[in-house]
Amino acid sequence: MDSPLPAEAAFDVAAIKQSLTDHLLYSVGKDPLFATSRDWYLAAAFSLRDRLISAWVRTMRSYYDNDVKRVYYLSMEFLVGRALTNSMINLGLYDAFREATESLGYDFDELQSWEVEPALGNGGLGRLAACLIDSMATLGLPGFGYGIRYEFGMFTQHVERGWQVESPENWLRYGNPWEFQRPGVIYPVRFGGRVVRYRDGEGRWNSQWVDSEEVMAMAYDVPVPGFGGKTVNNLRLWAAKSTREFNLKYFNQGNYIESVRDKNESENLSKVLYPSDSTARGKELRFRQEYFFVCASLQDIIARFRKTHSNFDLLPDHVAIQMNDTHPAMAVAELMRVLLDDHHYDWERAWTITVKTCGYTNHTLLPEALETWPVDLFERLLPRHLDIIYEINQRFLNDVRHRWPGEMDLLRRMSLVDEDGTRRIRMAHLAVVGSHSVNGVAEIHTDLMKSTIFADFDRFQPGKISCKTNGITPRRWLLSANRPLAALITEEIGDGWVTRLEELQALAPLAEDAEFRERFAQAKRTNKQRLAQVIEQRLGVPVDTDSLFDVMVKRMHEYKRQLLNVLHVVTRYNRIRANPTAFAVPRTVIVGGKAAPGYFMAKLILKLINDVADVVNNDPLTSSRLKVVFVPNYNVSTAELIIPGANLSQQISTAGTEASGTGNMKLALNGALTIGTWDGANVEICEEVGEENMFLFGLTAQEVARVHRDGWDSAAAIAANPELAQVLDMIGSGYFSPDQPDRFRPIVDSLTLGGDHYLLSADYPAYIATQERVDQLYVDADAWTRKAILNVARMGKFSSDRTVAEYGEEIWNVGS
Ligand code: 26W
Repeated sequence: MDSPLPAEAAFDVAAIKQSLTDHLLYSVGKDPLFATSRDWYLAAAFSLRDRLISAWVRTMRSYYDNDVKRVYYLSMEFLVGRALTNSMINLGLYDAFREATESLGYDFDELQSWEVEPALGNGGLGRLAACLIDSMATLGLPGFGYGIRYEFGMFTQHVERGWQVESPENWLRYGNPWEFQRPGVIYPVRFGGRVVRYRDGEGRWNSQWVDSEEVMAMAYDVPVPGFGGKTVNNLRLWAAKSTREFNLKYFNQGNYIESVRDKNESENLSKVLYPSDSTARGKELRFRQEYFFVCASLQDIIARFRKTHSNFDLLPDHVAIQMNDTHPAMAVAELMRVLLDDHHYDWERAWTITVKTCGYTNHTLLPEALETWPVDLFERLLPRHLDIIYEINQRFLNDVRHRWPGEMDLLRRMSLVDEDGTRRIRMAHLAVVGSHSVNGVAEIHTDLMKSTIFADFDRFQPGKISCKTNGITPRRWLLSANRPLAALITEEIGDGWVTRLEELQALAPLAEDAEFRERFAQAKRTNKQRLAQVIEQRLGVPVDTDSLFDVMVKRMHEYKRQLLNVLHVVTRYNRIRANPTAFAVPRTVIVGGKAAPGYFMAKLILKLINDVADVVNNDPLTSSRLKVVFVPNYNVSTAELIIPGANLSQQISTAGTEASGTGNMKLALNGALTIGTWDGANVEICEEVGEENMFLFGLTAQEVARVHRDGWDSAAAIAANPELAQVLDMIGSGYFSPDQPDRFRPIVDSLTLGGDHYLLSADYPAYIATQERVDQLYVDADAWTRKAILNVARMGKFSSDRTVAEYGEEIWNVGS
């Protein structure tokens, strides 16, 4: 290709100023006299975008010229957060833009706050996808994200009278300056119909999928700049469009209104993100969404491959497809279908290509979150894929039978089809069988995968399952979110840590330097003040910035045990009231997180937090020493505000339930100490920072498994602990809900009568004792800060750059 590359837009302040005023006029269409700060935000976004584009085009062209192997990260969710600040930082334009906007008389921080964050994800899984694509771009890896452009992402959470109320977030209302619509990149996606078998010219049997209905997938591209600005990768999101046939049909039939309604219905496909991160049982639209984005992405991937190659046997040398959980697992069957039906490969060759190309990452062991789809849904919507899955299963079970003859129960367990009750396809089994690599997201999680849900598969194909411990991008989670600490670190050890996070270890000796400790503590104070201001503004609750900021931010889930946190709060409240003149370390307990709209218990626990807050914050005996605040609408932007201000990070899931957690990494990297269980990445954080610098407590995963096997008498455990019994009695009898005394009965019942599945009553004593140790340490400010510094210094492992490098070497076979 010899067409010229675009000229670089200038990076100096004067040019940026010019660009801002030009874009305000020519792109936003506003007279500066009447421009609002949102208009200026848009002008800034366009000006920055100009400065991304040439690197973007260069990156894509160099991939093409060098015919590099590409990595495709398929994910139903990308929780990327705001782009403006991040792009400025990654392009090295932050200071220049600040100067340019401020010299035009605009408050830079206010301007940034106008960006609506694209909330195209639920929680950990979606945010991980965002961190990984940031790191791929930073490492210069040819990584492309593929996902869905939901018109409505994650709902906005309001709290009304203590209850969660959801409202849809129309994030595209004011336009999205970060996306490029590609009306020419559009693929048909088929549903329904039937399969016909026919003999081809050489007498071989073939299958074709016919009489299906169609919806179109149209591409939207979002640039993903790496740090340093050299590589700008691409995130391609699909939106559903009705087909042209639809439009013709309605013109011809004269039934205009009806048909336009049909058109709307087909476009509903990409309308909304399912706001649950644990179940999507039987939701047909969700099933359609999964196939929709898999099918479009594969067509795109194959079209790109075929520009330079014709032999599909080479596909695995040029393409790696990584499936983010089982949501894109249909990719296995779809790639098989394309190779078999469209390109007439025989089964063995098609299968070899498919398995070599695909990789699968598991993110959860919770049984209710393991996807299965009813066979009849497949029959109705994807009949050909069902055929293919049956054949995959038959061949796979034959291999198993051959290896271990006569083990009927083993076959039943490993089958891709769950035959108990209504028959269902086990998507995780499809993903495992159809991939050359299966990975967990932390060591303990990977071990549990091997010993529980995938034990049979691990025995059948040892070595296929590996661990790629999660990581977070230091650019967003330290450099951008915590400028005071980032500046201090850079002043001491230079800025190499931004791309080589291990360099933070050079901070360790400074833990013994009193002056450094004071400056470190000062950075924390600055962040706490900023957070306190926001809490006061948004909630009207004044908080003491000298108090210990105790933070638990994550999705509301029983297994994560926000309820255990509440039990501690109420215990603390009771202790202060019982002994009002005794000294108590002042605490501000900060909680944030969304509950799935249909998750009754999670919503009730959220309400309990707010009802407890009401009582505690207004009790003159306690309010100076204990505050509880629930920060509504926890999302990436509020995370960026809360995390830098935390002293204590709560990571208290029942051991064996949290696959990894990544909030734990963000908080520790920002100098919070962790109180946590032996779960997920907490275990590895402990290996790095040292047990003496954390507060780990409670049953281990092994102990939890044993307790579950032998049975747990929660009633006895509660009876044996008068403080816990008192707390539960207060919650259950209406102390915090005088307007409806039995409101929280279901919560108490789940612990007393319901068996206490997540073992709160088992971990309560250790948790409370550990919280006492937290208080003791906080009183010794110097000792606390020493440990906080060591936490930061030893977090190098948890950069998503390391995570991506491991995927690159061990799964994708691409190097940087
Ligand atoms: C079918 C509905 C559904 C949607 C999302 C089921 C399950 C999910 C995700 C797998 C849930 C999720 O976000 N898992 C989290 O993934 C993070 C990134 O690896 C981990 O850090 C968290 O521990 C894990 O809960």
